[in-house]
Amino acid sequence: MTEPRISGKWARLTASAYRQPDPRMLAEVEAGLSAPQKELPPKYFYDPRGSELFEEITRLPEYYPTRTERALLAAWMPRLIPQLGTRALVELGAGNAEKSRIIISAMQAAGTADRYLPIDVSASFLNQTAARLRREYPGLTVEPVVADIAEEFERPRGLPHPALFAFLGSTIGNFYPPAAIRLLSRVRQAMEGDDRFLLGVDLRKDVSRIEAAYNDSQGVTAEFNRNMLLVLNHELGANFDPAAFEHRAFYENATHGIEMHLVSTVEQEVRVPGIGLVPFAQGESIRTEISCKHDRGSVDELFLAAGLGVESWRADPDALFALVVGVAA
Ligand code: SAH
Ligand code: AVI
Repeated sequence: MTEPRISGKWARLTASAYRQPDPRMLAEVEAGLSAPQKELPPKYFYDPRGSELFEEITRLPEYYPTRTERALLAAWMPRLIPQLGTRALVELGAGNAEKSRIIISAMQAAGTADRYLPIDVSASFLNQTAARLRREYPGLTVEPVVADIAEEFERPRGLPHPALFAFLGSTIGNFYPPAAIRLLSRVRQAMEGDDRFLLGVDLRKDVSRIEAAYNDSQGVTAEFNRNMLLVLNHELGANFDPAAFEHRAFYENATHGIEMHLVSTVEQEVRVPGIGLVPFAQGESIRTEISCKHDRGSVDELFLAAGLGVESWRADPDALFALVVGVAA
């Protein structure tokens, strides 16, 4: 059978008719869409388009975390990395590795830039990132790993000592606390000797500042949010109409975090092959992401539960964002 030639957005909506859905994705989506509060895992934002949209978000005037973390890294890494003697960087949820370059350049300046292992679910984006880094740092061995960091994490074989395990961008905030603790515990298990853990966390602050970062005036975050429906259409052959869902993001005081939702603007049924018809009342939402904000106490608690201790903590002068160095407790 010849496949019809369809291009642009429609190709993304219909191409799924020709591929087998991933059984794990199907099971997660089925469980999430049959819960009383519908919910989908935020990892499904990140197809190639979702990864590009996140890159755009990082450049928005309202989205302060990326530029604040970058400034913290630029001020601290050139001193910290030679002190630690870091030979390998293992990065969870690396994305475009834009800020990772600050760490790698500090390793290079110290003459210890041996290996970089970026881990991410967004396969093609990760491979592009790796190819770019190989060109930029010819002496560095770059070994991208496509994996779900919530599911598995082991010390990569033959990793030189000391290694730095980094989890930047406050992506830890996208995991519910029990899942965040499981993830940090696995990192702790993978650490040996003088290894360190570097975590970036978005801090608790004025709610209006946080809400503005997730409700940008250009609508990029809204498009990023709706992109998850296109991922479901593409991967599972679902027939979500993204235009029938509204972006909503608000701060939840009880959990100290943003919740992002897609709200159905009409009563509708969506067909998801392998699951069936999913009903939506008008105004009913799918929670697509939480983004928990932290303070010193909440990071101490997470670390303690994961067998880690805070060795050092640096926040910017406005206390927007913090970098935390962890050691095995
Ligand atoms: N670290 C980068 C990117 C943050 S965006 C920065 O600070 O700018 C979050 C990244 O984590 C994306 O690249 C996304 O693809 C990846 N990601 C999200 N959930 C993941 C999961 N469960 N497993 C692996 N990677 C994940
Ligand atoms: C990747 N993660 C830390 C981002 C965040 O801020 O929680 C994802 C994001 N969602 C909306 N804007 C950005």
